[in-house]
Amino acid sequence: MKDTVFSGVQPTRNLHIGNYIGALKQWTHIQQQHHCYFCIVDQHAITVPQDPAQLRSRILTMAAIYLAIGIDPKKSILFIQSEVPQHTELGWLLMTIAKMGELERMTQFKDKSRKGGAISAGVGLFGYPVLMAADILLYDTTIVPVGDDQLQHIELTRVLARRFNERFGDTFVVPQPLIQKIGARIMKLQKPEEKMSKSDEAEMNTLFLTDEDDVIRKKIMRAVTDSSAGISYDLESKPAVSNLMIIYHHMTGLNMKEIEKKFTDQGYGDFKKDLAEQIIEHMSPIRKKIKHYLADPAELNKILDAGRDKALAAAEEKMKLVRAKMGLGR
Ligand code: ATP
Ligand code: LTN
Repeated sequence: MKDTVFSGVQPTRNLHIGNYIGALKQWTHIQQQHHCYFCIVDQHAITVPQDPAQLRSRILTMAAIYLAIGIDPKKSILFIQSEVPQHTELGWLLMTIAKMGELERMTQFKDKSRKGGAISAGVGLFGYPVLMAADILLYDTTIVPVGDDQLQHIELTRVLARRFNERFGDTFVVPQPLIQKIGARIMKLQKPEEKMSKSDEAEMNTLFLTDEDDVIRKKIMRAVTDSSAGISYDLESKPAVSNLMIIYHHMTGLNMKEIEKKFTDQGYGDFKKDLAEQIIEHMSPIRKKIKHYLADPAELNKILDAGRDKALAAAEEKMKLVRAKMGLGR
């Protein structure tokens, strides 16, 4: 049976190799067999301050990235969240059944509000996971492919779906997360104990999809390694090199044993040199395609228009049912 898949990325800053490996790379495989929605979640992006002109330009760049990594608009529905207002409508309705305590426990909220100071954290940042639940539940999604930092949000989505169904009768499908076995959490190049993140201030921690070849070489060659020598995979005792090996695995398809074998008796320098070249080989065609799509905004707009229309139709059908179940309107 075909699954319905929904996933999204916020158009905040550039995408990095963690987003690519943890989330987007899976999408291109899934779309071959399933019914997929890939969304640019711009309303999630505004839960932290955004420059409006920059946000608009990042939305289009994100659409170009989705296409460049291989999302096929003939197979998948690619659209912008704010162009389907049913997302915020359902977000509000779910807000009335979500509990303060549930949202207070979300680690992403705790991290992000800590960074900006708890007092300045917006209510939107607090309610963010409820909007995410709405994104997912609107389309009867069965599978949500994401990196492991999103697991807690998907668990909340499942709780809200069940609670709604119990209170108002069967309405929502309870979705499952889909997490990669290797690569669900790519770590910072300079601090392998922390998750690679778009909002990191330190450039050398993060490998962006748009980084040019020489920048890739520089960042990889300067990536920290572990105190013990040798290329072997052990997340506990060798977190730095294991993180680089995970990236190597995703660039080449070689498994950990094969990578260890290839680099027996070689040092970190040799391994990193080769890793940089593998990343360049994998990423430079994607970079070229991003530029290609951005050079033709008419084509990009056509794809986004078609995606919006399909998403709108599905979302409105679901909302008619939801409004009726809750007794809203006439
Ligand atoms: P921010 O720093 O702005 O929170 P982010 O880097 O965490 O951004 P998101 O837009 O929140 O990126 O995430 C997009 C997708 O990428 C999500 O599915 C998320 O789980 C995944 N993801 C984010 N960071 C990583 C990472 N370091 N490793 C693997 N997957 C990741
Ligand atoms: N919170 C997610 C982005 C996101 C999402 C979604 C992912 C918003 N809505 C629905 C999957 C399904 C993040 O990556 N920060």
